[in-house]
Amino acid sequence: MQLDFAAREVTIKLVYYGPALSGKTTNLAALHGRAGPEARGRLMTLETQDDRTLFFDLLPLTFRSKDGDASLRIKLYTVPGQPIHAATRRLVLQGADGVALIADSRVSETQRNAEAFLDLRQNLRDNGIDLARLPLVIQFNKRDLPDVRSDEELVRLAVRGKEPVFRAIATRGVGVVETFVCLLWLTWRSLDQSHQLSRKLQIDGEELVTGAARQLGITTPFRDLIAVRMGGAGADLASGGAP
Ligand SMILES: Nc1nc2c(ncn2[C@@H]2O[C@H](COP(=O)(O)OP(=O)(O)OP(=O)(O)O)[C@@H](O)[C@H]2O)c(=O)[nH]1
Ligand SMILES: [Mg+2]
Repeated sequence: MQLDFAAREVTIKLVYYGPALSGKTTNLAALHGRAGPEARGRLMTLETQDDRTLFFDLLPLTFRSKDGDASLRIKLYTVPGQPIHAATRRLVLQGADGVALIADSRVSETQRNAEAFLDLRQNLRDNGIDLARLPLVIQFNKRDLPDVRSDEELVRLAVRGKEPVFRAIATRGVGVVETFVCLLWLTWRSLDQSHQLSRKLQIDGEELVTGAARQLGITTPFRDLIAVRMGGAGADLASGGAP
């Protein structure tokens, strides 16, 4: 995170992690497609001929506060999922404020999802970050394909963990904004707790995240939006701490 008091500007780094071909780049492309012209920067991708991410993708997003005076800048990265890019993944993770793990819903990919999760944990550790303290959201993508893990199974998985779990079909933009907005909210809340961002910058975090969702074409209140998640993070995520 970078903080510029004079400009009332905070910059955070979010990373989309996960196994090869799970749909990380597709998530970024969908967000880029939905973001209004004043919010989105240029989507930078570097891929091989067969669309595999070679280094990383970067989508810069800027959301302004209601008074137009304060801004939240987001650097949204994807890592390359292929096993040979382990060192790049570690590099891209440096300084991450929050992570979305994009998993492939197909039963056949279960092992690769688990490996990606362990890889994430290890790379965070190497960067001096404790996974347990990092805002993390899980997305099960490719719900449109045959032979995917059932909703019931995902619910069981979600209630066991503390991370919010979302279902998605990134190619159709389904579940993409929900995943992103939830990660943004968790990350904001975590940074606010450790750095008192709202107080120092006089920004209302809820308002900022609501504004971000609006600039991604969502008019439902963001708490309703992220209420579609399966388990994880308890009721406080939806109610802002009030029971
Ligand atoms: N059917 C289906 N295909 C998807 C979905 N999301 C992504 N894909 C396809 O899966 C392939 C891989 O998607 P990418 O977004 O490039 O995957 P990635 O995670 O960035 O892959 P790496 O960069 O190699 O790590 C592409 O052909 C996408 O069109 C989805 O929800 N459903
Ligand atoms: Mg990619």
